[in-house]
Amino acid sequence: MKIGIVLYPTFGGSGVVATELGKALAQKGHLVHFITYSQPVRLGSFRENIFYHEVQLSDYPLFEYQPYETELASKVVDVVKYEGLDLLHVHYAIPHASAAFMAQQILKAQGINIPFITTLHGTDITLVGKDPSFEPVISFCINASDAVTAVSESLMKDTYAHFETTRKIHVIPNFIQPKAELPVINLEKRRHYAKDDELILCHISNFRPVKRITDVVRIFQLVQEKLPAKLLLAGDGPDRAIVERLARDLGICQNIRFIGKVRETGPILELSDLFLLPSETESFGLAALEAMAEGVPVVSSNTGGIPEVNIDGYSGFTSNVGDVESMAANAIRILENKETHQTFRKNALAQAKTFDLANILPLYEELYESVLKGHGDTVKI
Ligand code: GMT
Repeated sequence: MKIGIVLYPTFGGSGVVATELGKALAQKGHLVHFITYSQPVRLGSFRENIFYHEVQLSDYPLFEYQPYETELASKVVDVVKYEGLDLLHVHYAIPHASAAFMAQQILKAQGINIPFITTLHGTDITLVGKDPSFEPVISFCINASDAVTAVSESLMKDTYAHFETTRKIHVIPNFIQPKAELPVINLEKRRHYAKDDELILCHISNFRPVKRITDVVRIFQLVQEKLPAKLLLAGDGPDRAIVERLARDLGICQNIRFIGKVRETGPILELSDLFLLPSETESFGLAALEAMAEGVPVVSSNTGGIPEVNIDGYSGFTSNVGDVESMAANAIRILENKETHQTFRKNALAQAKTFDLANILPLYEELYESVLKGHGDTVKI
C-alpha cells in the first residue's frame, strides 16, 4: 500500500507513535509518505520505503497567523496526486483531520478518491478538542473520517462523552518493541548519574502542566528521605522553570539531573529503577509503556488510559491524581526490597509485551484494507 501519514514531528507521543508506525509499515514493504512541517524526531536517517514531504510555511506579511491547515491540505493534495497514495492516516485530530477532509474534497472534485483514517491521541479530545472553539470541527471530522481509532478504551469513551458522534471508534492501543529479557544494567554508564547504592527514579515528558512534574519532584523528595536516590528528568517544556524553583526551595537540587530533550528514551530508561507518571490526564501514557519495555516499574496516577497500561500492584502502582503521599509510599514499597523490585521489573516487562508491535501492526493493516474495500465502518455522515 502507499500510505500518507500526517503527524506532528515533535517530541509528543502522537508524533512518536505515528513515526514508529510508519517505520514498521515501511519495513513490511509498504511505501510510507510522512507529511508535516519538519523532519519527525524519531525518523532517523535514510530508510527504505520512507518518504518525507515538508509543508513549507509562507511568511506573507498580511498573515498575522500562518494558515498552516491550508498549506498542509495543499501539500496533501499534491502528494496524493503525484505519488498515487492509496490512503491517508492522520494522527491527532487538530488540524490534521480537517486538513485531510479538505484535501479529500479537493481531490474528489478532480475525480480522485482518497480515504482518510483519523487516530485520536488524547489532548485532541480530552483537553484542546472539547474547547468550544474546536468542538464543532472535531465532531464533524470524526464523523467524516473513513475510519476512526483511539489509543485506549478510555479515550474512546471520552470521545463519545464529549463529541456528537455515534460512529464506531476502533481501539488500537499504542505499541512498543519490548526487550526479550530484562536488560543488564551498565554500571559504568549508571555511575554517571548515581552512586552504586543510590536508586534512580526517572520521568520523561514535554513538561506541560498536564504532566504535573511538580508532583514528580514532591514524590521524589519523600522517597529520598527514606532511600538514597537520584531523579533524572528528561524532556523540556513550559514547566521547567517552576520545577527548578521547587527543587531549589526543597533543597534537593543536588539529587536531580535535568537531561533535556532526548531522541531515544531507551538509554536513560535502562539505567532507571522506577518511572514516575503522575499526570492530570493521559489517554494512554506511552512514556510509561516505554519504561516498562525496559523492565522499569511505573508509579503513576490512575487517570484516563493509564490503568490499561500500568496494572496496579503488578507492573507498578496507580493512585489518585495529586496523591503524592500514596505515590511515594508505592515507590518505596517497590524499591525498598531488592526481590520485590526484581518481581516488579519482570512484571513490567511482561506487561509491556502485551503491547508488542508485532500484535498491533496487523490491526492497523486490517483496518487499512477494510477501508480500501470501502467498508471503513459505518455510520459515516
Ligand atoms: O502527552 C502529551 O502531551 C503529548 C500527547 C500527544 O498528543 O502527542 O500525547 C498523547 O498521545 C500519546 C500517544 O498516543 C499518549 O500516550 C498520551 O497519553 C497522550 N497525552 C495525553 O493524553 C495528555
